[in-house]
Amino acid sequence: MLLTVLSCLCSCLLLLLLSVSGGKLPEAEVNIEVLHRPFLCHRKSKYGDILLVHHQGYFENGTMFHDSRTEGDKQAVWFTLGIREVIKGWDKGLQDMCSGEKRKLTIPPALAYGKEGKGKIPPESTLTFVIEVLEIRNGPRSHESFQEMDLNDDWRLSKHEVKVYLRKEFERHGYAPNDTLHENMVEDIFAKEDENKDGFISSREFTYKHDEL
Ligand SMILES: *[C@@H]1O[C@H](CO)[C@@H](O)[C@H](O)[C@H]1NC(C)=O
Ligand SMILES: *[C@@H]1O[C@H](CO)[C@@H](O)[C@H](O)[C@H]1NC(C)=O
Ligand SMILES: [Ca+2]
Ligand SMILES: [Ca+2]
Repeated sequence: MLLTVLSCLCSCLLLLLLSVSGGKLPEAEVNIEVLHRPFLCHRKSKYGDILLVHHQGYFENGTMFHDSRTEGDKQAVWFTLGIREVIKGWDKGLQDMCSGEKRKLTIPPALAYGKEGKGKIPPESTLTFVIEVLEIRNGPRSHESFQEMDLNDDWRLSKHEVKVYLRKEFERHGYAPNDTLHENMVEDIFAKEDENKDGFISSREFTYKHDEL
């Protein structure tokens, strides 16, 4: 969870930089084909959820460039939906999915690796992914997470409450708590998240949706 919070903070920062530098282009679209949808669907993926997925990636000519089941550590990967932890095409194309659902996404370069490309992805590549969602969990930005952090139930997070939360998360992941480090992290978090600078993170500031999706 802590790592997710941190990577979210990084993504938020990146998002700021992007929105400063980028002009508005015509919206590129992801083509979504549902390959399998389970009969039972208790909840659907939404912004801020954490998803566990297996995926295969293909170039336009059909050559596979990645398969999470056979490459690397062969593990399915967790990521937070909607915060640019992954390419935009995933953030857009993996909403409203059930656990067990499989989709084929065809993603134009603007929503993938763009003009530059990345690693073995050449510039201006349209990519196709076959993605299976294995599990969906509440993300760090969920209502449930907020309530867990808001110790005195006043619908806002104080620096103390955020610090207590960081300490707990550290302990849960087997790290020794470190007051200096936590205080620095709290300052960082408030600098980015306490938009109206009143010294508290309100539930609105906490669950704020980045509206470019
Ligand atoms: C398919 O496209 C990729 C990326 O452009 C390239 O690296 C690969 O060699 C191509 N494969 C074939 C069979 O043309
Ligand atoms: C605690 O964190 C601070 C700041 O990151 C670091 O300089 C210090 O070495 C850490 N102390 C311990 C005991 O790990
Ligand atoms: Ca509170
Ligand atoms: Ca505030």
